[in-house]
Amino acid sequence: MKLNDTIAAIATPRGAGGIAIIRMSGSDAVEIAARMVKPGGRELSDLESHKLTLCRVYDSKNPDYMLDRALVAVMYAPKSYTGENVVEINCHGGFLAAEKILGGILESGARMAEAGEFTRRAFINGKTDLSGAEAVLDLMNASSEAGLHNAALSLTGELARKIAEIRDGVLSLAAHVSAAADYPEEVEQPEAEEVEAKLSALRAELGRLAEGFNTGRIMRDGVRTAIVGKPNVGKSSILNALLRFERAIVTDVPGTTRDTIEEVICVGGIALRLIDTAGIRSAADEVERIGIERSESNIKLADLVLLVTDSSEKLSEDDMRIAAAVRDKKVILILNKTDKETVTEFERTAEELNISPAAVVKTSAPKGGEPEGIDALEKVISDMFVCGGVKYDEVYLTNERQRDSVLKADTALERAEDGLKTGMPYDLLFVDLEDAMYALGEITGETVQEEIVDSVFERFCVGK
Ligand SMILES: Nc1nc2c(ncn2[C@@H]2O[C@H](COP(=O)(O)OP(=O)(O)OP(=O)(O)O)[C@@H](O)[C@H]2O)c(=O)[nH]1
Ligand SMILES: [Mg+2]
Repeated sequence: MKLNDTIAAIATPRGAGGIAIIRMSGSDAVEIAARMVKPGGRELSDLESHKLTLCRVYDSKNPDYMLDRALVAVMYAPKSYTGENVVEINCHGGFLAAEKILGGILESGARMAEAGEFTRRAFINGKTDLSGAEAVLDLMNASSEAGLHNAALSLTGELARKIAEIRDGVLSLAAHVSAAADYPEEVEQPEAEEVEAKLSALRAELGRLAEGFNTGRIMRDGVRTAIVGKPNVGKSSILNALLRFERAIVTDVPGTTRDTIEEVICVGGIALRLIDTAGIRSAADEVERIGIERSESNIKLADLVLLVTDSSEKLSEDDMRIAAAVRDKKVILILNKTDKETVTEFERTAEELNISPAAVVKTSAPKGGEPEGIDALEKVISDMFVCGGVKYDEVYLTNERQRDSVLKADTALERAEDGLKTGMPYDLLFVDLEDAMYALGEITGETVQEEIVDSVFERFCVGK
């Protein structure tokens, strides 16, 4: 990828819309755009930086043929998104105007931007760190308020600041031990307890960050919530009640749901990715069996399982088998059909199923009737994932790449701790501290390898 030419792309989604934005970046952006874009009585290069001006946009080959009237901004380096000269043309929405203008710009000497290239240039030119660039992607894909908020915090460099703070701590320790090793006569030798205390404080910070990863991931991706149980217990009815519309087919025929159904709802600022699954039972036809296999793999992938039982029936072998399959998961046991005469003892159901659910909730969701217990179910879920975890003033790691680097840094500090205990000399301790700094630098992109940078930006869309 060349990184010093001028690139262009449409930054808005294709299709009908109020406006479309064509974005250009590079040293020749203004000159290239000037061939087509004319502010009344002036040249594009005469425009003040960072101000919108109404311009006429002409065909690149036929200067008398007007394509659109557009609001155009020139943003000169280094104060722009990419840190280069940027031109943004806000033309009318829809497919044709933006495509024609982009086509002309490409014919006039710009190159079509690759996926994520604008943000990659911003990273290279020091306008954002790597975690900030990843936050751009998280922000665009955010499906809940909490995810949006966390991405916005990272975007402003909050995560980078946190990492820099820890890295500075490691650096000052490294400087001290390295000076002590190099100049044993001149430099006062650090006390082992003092080094140990510093290492343990740094490890505690890293531990907190790593622990927050799960919360961060849930903020970003939502909670994968599988609704499971044997056929006919009311799984689809509960899905519909949570969604507040009749999404899934509900009948009194066991085995109604064949394929999994996924829908998203927001509970307490967090997205719940609800997955209604086929009822699991041993006797089933070919199609149902495939559905059941999908149910089973959804249990494995779930962050949360809503295990539904029918409280108007005795627990069966199928109930027991499903309970065994969800035993290691975070489970909410739902005793459904409480509007009917109940035969199971509420307090004892979990025990009989031999599971320890995080909560037990009674619901009823009869066809045509008013559902009950659904609000309570939502409250239990939001307490579990929101009140119990998410703090809105804290920034969370959201992806495996960042988490792995934090763990790598922690392992290096652990090695240093162990070394200290066995009386390892300070110059060897320095090597471990250096490893920790390198791992932390990977998060912000200071010490990162090219392939990792590539893998971050290839997930972007063109125009970002
Ligand atoms: N009385 C009563 N009937 C319910 C309740 N919940 C579900 N039903 C009824 O039970 C039957 C089965 O409901 P579904 O929601 O289709 O059950 P399911 O667990 O999705 O079943 P499968 O898709 O076959 O696995 C339907 O006739 C529902 O109307 C409830 O709380 N009370
Ligand atoms: Mg169903």
